[in-house]
Amino acid sequence: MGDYLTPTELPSPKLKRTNTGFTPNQILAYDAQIPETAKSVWNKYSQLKPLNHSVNSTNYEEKKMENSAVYNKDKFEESFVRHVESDLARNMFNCDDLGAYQAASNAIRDSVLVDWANTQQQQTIHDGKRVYYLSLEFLMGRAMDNALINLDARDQVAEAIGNLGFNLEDVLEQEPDAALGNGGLGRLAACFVDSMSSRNYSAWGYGLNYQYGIFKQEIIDGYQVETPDYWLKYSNPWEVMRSEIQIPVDFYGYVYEHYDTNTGKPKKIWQGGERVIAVPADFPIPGFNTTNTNNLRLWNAKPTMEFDFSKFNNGDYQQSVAAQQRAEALTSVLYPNDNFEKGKELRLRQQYFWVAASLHDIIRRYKKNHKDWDNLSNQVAIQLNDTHPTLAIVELQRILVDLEGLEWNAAWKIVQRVFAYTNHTVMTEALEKWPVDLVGRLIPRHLEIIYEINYFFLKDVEAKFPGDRDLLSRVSIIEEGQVKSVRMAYLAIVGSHKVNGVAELHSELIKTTIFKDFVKIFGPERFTNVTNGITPRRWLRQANPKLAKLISEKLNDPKYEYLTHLGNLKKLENFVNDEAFLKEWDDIKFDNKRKLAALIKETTGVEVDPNVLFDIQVKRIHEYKRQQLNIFAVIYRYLHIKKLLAEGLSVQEIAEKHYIPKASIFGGKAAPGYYMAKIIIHLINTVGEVVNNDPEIGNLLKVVFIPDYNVSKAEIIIPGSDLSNHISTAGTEASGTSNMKFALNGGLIIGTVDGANVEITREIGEENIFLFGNLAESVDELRHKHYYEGVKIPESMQEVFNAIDTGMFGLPEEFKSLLDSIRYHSDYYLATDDFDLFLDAHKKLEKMFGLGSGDPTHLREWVPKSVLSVANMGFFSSDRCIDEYAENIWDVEPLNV
Ligand code: F58
Repeated sequence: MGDYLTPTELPSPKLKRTNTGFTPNQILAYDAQIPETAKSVWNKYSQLKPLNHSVNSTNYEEKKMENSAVYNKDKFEESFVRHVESDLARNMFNCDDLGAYQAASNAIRDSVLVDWANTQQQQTIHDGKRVYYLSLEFLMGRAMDNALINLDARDQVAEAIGNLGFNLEDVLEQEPDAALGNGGLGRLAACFVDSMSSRNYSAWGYGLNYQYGIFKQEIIDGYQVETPDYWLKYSNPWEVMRSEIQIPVDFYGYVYEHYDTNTGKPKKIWQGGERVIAVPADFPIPGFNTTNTNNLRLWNAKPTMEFDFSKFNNGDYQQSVAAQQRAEALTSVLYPNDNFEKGKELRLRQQYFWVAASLHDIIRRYKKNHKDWDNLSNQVAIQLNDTHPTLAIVELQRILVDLEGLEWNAAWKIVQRVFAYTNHTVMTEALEKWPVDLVGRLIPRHLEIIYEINYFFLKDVEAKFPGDRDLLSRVSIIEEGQVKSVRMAYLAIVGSHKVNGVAELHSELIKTTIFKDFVKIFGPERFTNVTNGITPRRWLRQANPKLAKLISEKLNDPKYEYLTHLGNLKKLENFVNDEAFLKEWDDIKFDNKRKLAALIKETTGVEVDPNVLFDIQVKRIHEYKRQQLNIFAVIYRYLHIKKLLAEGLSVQEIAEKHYIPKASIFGGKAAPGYYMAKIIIHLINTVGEVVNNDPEIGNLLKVVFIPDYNVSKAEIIIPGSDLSNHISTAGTEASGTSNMKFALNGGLIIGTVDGANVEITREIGEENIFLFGNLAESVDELRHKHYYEGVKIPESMQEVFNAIDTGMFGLPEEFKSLLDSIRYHSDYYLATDDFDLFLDAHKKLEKMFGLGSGDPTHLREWVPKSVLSVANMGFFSSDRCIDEYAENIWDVEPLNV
């Protein structure tokens, strides 16, 4: 424990208790002031750790174990019934599964909140450096099961819930997904908060509490239809609304100069025109195997209570109310684009609102105990999850210069030391740019500051590279195009001390392409790599309990410590020749495939046989991720199976000699405005319609599209895969994280040499992954060739196109623009170059799969690869990532509370 002030150093005046958090001094001062009698009553009932060091901490642990509902079956039952009766105003006769979920969550939450309060108090007393992870997306999924696992309380709670007449699995199903993210970037943030708690860092996440998460996807007549995800239909037991904290955030207005008599210098004053209040909802994030419980703070926008009386007096009551309602719209919806930026004003308003509220909160916390601004970066590290929070850089500079009166240069040095920026894409259409006009109208003072940052930056560049005018215009934060815009990534680089990519290949690519000039200017030291990871708690223990248990037995690790020491998986290699073990391993996979088959039946009506190869591609639908390549290969397979059938071969013969039985399983959402992605979804569905209803084909081929892919469905789909596709055009997928999830669950990968596939291959060995396709270094040349020499469609692909063009899968016009983008519009994503290589890779891997479970080839060739993959996935734990960020970027150490 850290050192803190002794009572003699405490401030003496009588303090009034407030609700906005304490400094270490204040906590101890209050403690000294509370009368002994009152203190003893509090201490008798409080579950929080006593402040006084002399109190025996083992007593505290014992008391906690005794009192905590999650560790004591009787207490849990008592707490559950109390929550049903007192919170829900229901009882034994009318408590359904939903009520049981709410009561159980509240009972579990009671325990989590104790750890949470203790953690926050200990972190405050320690007064060390905190990490703040700013992400516009947190794709959390469900909280209850995760809490049970992290608290190591699942079995006890399952039993208690059983005693009350419910089934834990059914109760867990009641929880809606917290789907406050689009895809990889949002889920990464969720894995990171889990790891920051589990690795005992003092860290907060900051984001927005959208009322509508990512839309729900329905498939109607083969087309994607979006419906709103109003996930807060019932109250959310996992959020603690902090209505007492109200932070004003201003927009619009104007800037004027004022002569400051104190300093004798002019000072800029921003007079905002519209005010919105930020109110936080807090989500406790329990760590695994530790009491460390960090906070995820998501802001809600609320109207101010200051009514505009001028309007009121003018009889414009309706308009005043409308203006107030406008405030709440701010945090209402998550923008549903993945790897694409659309410059909407509301989006920029969301960004500034979130950034301003978060910085206000961070600075308030800092100022409670510190005066010296130079020390800020010793107390605060802020990580920018992509460029969405880049305005935080400008806001901090504004706070330091305009509000705290620091000199520009001194302030700027502090800012740079505080911030670091993670880039998640090299694709230009996803790089944020905001029109200068819009920024100037919305946050006029910030635009001035951006110009000033740019001025000093370009001055330095000019000094370093005199006369290089091209360089100046290339790196300018302001783009002088048709629409003058702010280049957010450049602002983020200039205002940060570190910039990182998310896999080695990606981190190299950003240095040689989009940020090349900045490497020249700031030197390579500013750029680094932190390869992504995933939390094994959710993606192994929670999603695949049987496999997790088998591993714990084999590693002789009954407490599942390998989940925080994922390198221990390596010991599984010792069993790779143990036939009984391989059989057990494969049986678990089969069981998971049965579960997945049930999900498929329930959501699509299609029956798939769990004996066939489950070949899966689930992720956002995007041309660069190339679901089109996959579905073309499926069509090719179908055409060839049909040919063989026409030649008189039986299904059995085809299965044994040509095409093993398989189910091609797809899932993923298309951004509502992404036309091409929607065509791809439609094609997959029409192909499924034809293939699945073909009476001749039997088990040889099934094609399904699972609607509404989300975290909870991923938890069923991923453990049930034999093979998964990560087949982006080389150089386009920054990392990918589902590749890691599949491999950790014993599924093999077919993939291009892209993103984290490269490092997965290095870790698990190239004989255990099926790589194919052109390399990133050839991409430019191939594109150039397509452009100048035309696209050469391979024969195999031509067969597929002919089938589509003749209407085999519905009206050809519906798919025309997809095919044309390849044959006439230069095939930007290189489908033609990789198609035959993809088919070949399939041929090779299918030989090893054999005829699935029970087949000797399968057990001999496929299953050992599955075991070896898992055994070597230790590197991809998000715990490792967080340790790397902590050491190389944030300069923080774990704090054992
Ligand atoms: C993803 N980016 C990358 N962006 O595509 C993926 O390779 C990587 O593994 C993952 O980040 C985590 O690093 C991504 O998901 C978005 O969804 C943004 C959402 C907001 C608009 C811009 C794209």
